[in-house]
Amino acid sequence: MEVWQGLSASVVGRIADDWQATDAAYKAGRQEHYFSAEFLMGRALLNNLSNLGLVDEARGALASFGIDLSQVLEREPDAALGNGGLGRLAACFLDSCATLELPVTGYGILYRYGLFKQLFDNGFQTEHPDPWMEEGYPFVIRREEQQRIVRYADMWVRAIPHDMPITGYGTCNVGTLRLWKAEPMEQFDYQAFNSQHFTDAIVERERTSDISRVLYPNDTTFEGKVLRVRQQYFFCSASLQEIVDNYIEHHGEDLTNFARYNSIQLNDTHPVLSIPELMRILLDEHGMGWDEAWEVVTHTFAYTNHTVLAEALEKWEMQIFDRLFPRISEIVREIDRRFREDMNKRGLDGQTIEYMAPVSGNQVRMAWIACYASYSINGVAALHTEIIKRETLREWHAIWPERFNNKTNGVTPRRWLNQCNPRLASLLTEVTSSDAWVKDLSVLADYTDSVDDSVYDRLNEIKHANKADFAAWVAEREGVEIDPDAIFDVQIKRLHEYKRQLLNAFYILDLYFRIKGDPTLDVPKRVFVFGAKAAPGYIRAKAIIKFISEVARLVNNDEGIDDRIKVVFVHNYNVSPAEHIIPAADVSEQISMAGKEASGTSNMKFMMNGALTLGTLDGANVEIRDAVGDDNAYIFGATEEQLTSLKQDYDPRWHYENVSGLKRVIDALTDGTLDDNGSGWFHDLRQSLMEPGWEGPDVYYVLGDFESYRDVKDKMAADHADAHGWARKTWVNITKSGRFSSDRTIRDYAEQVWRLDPTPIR
Ligand code: NBG
Repeated sequence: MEVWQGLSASVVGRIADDWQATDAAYKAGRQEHYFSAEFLMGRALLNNLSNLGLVDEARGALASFGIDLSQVLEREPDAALGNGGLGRLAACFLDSCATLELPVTGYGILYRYGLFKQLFDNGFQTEHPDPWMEEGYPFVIRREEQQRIVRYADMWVRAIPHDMPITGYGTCNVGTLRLWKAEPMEQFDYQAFNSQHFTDAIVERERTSDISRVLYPNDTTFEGKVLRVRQQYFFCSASLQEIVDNYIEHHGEDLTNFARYNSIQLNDTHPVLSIPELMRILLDEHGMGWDEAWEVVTHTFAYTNHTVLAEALEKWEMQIFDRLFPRISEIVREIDRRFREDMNKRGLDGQTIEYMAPVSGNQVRMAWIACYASYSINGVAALHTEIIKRETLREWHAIWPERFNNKTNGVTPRRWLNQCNPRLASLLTEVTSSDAWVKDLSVLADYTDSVDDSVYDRLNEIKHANKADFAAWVAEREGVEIDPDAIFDVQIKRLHEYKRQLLNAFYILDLYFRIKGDPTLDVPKRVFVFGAKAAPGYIRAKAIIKFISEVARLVNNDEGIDDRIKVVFVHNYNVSPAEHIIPAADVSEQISMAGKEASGTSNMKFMMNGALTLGTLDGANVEIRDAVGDDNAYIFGATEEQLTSLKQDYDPRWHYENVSGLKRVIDALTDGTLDDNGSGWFHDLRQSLMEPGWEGPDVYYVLGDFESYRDVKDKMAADHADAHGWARKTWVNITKSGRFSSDRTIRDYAEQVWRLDPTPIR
């Protein structure tokens, strides 16, 4: 730990001058500000060493003390300030912005506790706090002197910026992620301390610190309302104050041209309070009139939608706003009044206006405010953007079609290939005679068809070596032995019904029963890997975790199976476990019900590392399939279009009774084959699939897609036996992954939404 600390501190020291120079240059020109409640950064040291070209130097220096660099790197805690894809996307974006030398700054919250740490207790998930920086964290620098004050009706708090340097690959530019921490106005109230009010003083301090204490562990849905709203306002207000102050410092008191120099990307609805807050600042602190201020605001914000799940479109009770910030309430009501007036003039009917209004009854609708005030609205994959235009945000699209655009997600090839898969990285450098691919992944496409068999052999050797490394990691971390010669089939992502981990588990159980039924069955050896956290209050997701654990227990301990199937549930899935898992994967499970996964991003990481996609035509899977062709991806299941009619008279019971093996698997939930330890959870799972609920039975079409999934997955396993054919497919995937680099995504945002030019330093 001390070695990690020392090395990390020296890296930060090395970049200090460039960091300062970058900051000064960015502040003088047009800038983009990326507002996000989540940044899932993961580890920083290797990323920085690698960006700065210092890995060999660091390795050598430590070796001279008899210390192994990779062991030091494994000591670093993950900065898990995010839940899943949305937060990790923000982290990949910052990496690309720095590498492309774009003047972009990230703004968020310095949570004291990141996403909970997950352990298993008899197959049940338990949650534990993650005090990730308690032992000292050299990659954030406290900037006490740049603090702002955030004012709520019931308290004022200091927002202290803590900056993380964002290095880019092969550039001197160093961007910034600015994370705000809430602290009490007075360091300590000694008056109170010395009087009767000791506990009052403590309580007040704690109430303040609560604001940045913990990341809400909900992916797509939200709760804990008042504190959550307080958190959101906290980082929006502090960040906007700073951006406005910086504008005045460089461009003068007249804020009319604010949007010429600043644009703000809202990462989902969590930062939407920025819209009324910027109005407040312009109106109350800078004396602008409403129309003039609204003109500025509507040229400043751009909004990204990350999901079509209705529960994620945040709505807050007006009373929360009234209590926390009456002035913001007033402004939101005025936005609502003018919106209704505006829509009336456009001739919209009363019902549509009520549906679209920023305020309805006592609810404030954050997504609607975002759509009304933003100059750009985007989805995160082509299919997702079509769905939000057609359904989720249909009414807005009808009025402002020109605001809508697609920006298919991407992932950084630095972390997700160059750093996590050094063997494959060397091969790519060798084949292309250059490491230019690290900064421009699209160059690989020139090599799709121009390599000889020796490259395929090398690919197979590399995958095998990665699998052996991973097997050792799993043996130590999870206590399960797995065979690197088996097919490694992986599903890693948040646990959610729509992602259908249950479908995968049903396949495994069915395969188990098939082998039990015919022990001579010739099936290739398989390892099924899961990693997933369930939101602590999402009981059905927790039931699915317990179910997978019980399937693992059954299968792994059955000698009759002869180790032909192994199931591993990697606990506490996070960024750094992903870096161990992905390079070792053969099969990438992307099996959400079509239309539900906005994009997915692990699908892209797997592709880059030569795993083949087993997936539905959902999210970015569609574009992956288009990039590699039908022969190099395994697609199954109902399409989004087909589901509309299929779900009309869908009867899961028909599948239960008619699809071979399905009954046996569903019955295993409740016939004593698997034990939920009296929780009743497996019974509930069965009911959710078989009994009509308020949304109908089997909302996510698990039974409906089962047969098609099993067929394609069986075929895929059989195909793996042809080592050469398989390697050829993986090579196509790797070399066609250029359009899934976040560099491509960020270039598109910079050109089409942000209108931003690179600002190279020196
Ligand atoms: C998630 C989607 C993913 C998508 C990421 C990043 C939320 C609200 N949405 O499909 O579920 O890849 O965002 O865009 O977390």
